[in-house]
Amino acid sequence: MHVDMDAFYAAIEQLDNPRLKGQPVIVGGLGQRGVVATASYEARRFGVHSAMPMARARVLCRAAHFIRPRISRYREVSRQIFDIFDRFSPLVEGLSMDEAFLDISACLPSRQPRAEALRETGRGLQQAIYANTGLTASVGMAHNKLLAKLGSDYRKPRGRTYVAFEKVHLFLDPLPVGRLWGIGKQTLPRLQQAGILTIGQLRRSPPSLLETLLGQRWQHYLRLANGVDQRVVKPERADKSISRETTFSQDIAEQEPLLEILRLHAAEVAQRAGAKSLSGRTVSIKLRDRHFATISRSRTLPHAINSTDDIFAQARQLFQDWCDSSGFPAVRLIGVGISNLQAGDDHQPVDELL
Ligand code: DCP
Ligand code: MG
Repeated sequence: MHVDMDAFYAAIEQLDNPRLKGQPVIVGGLGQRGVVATASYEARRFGVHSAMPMARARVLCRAAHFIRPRISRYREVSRQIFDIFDRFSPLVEGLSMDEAFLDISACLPSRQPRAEALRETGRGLQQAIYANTGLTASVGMAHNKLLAKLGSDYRKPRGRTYVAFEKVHLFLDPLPVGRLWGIGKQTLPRLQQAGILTIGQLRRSPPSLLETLLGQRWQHYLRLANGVDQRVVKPERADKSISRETTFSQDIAEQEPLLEILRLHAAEVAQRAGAKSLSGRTVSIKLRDRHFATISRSRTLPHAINSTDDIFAQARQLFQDWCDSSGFPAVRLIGVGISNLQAGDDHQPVDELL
């Protein structure tokens, strides 16, 4: 099962301030160079979406309520929903503050047919989240991660989609080919030019064409297009690092919004680490420039850390060092992570963000 909260930050703002219910709400940096973190579904109707410059969002949806992120509040809610996930399965892999994979194969009531048991478990999880937090989530259920993740997105918000074995092609074939993991800004235009717009068209393309368009990894994409994905749900503790990154639809050539995103990502990494009582001695940042060159910078500390401020302070320093040495080319992707993980919090006070 893949669970993803609906319009997470914006939904929390609407929850905490009932006057905002049913209204367009846009959460993000409010400064000159601010970026949209998320928008309520009411605001999305105007074309507003995550990672869009706030200035553009203001033009598209003038009547919206614009709100600065309250990360510590979102972390509190995130802890609540992860506590609920833990009640449904011991195998929970958190992907971000509002999103996780749950391996529920061993947790289904055996007296029911499998499909029925899955649907009931999905509904039960949505109800538990709503009852405990007042927020809605979408869930996808299937026999692998790829299908579950696409499933949770299929009927957002408040969606619940179960992709049965025999429905895999029916489900995948009409979806845009860009929905497959790994098909990004580089490969998508090539596929589109060749007339491959949907997953079904990719699946039915001759291998020679796929090899030309996708290179060595063509068989990997063909497997995905057939709904084949062997990856298992990995509970966080087994992981070697906790990280979060964002790829932008346009290059960002200014440091301020990038630092803002770095801070949001540091907060999320801190939240996920804190929720699992993990801290890390190594902080890394990842950057990609417009030529798709990926750069990593990291530093290892004498003590493990897991607070937002500590992670952000290290990430900012790494970022500024990189800016100084590289002359700061425009950035396509930015991420932050901690590794060298160990059990235990660092007992630093957690400050309100932004
Ligand atoms: N977020 C962010 N910057 C981004 C993307 C997301 O700060 N570029 C934050 C705000 C979101 C939260 O992470 O509320 C969860 O991200 P999702 O992609 O799950 O988006 P939402 O939950 O807001 O909307 P939905 O999942 O309903 O599409
Ligand atoms: Mg979400």
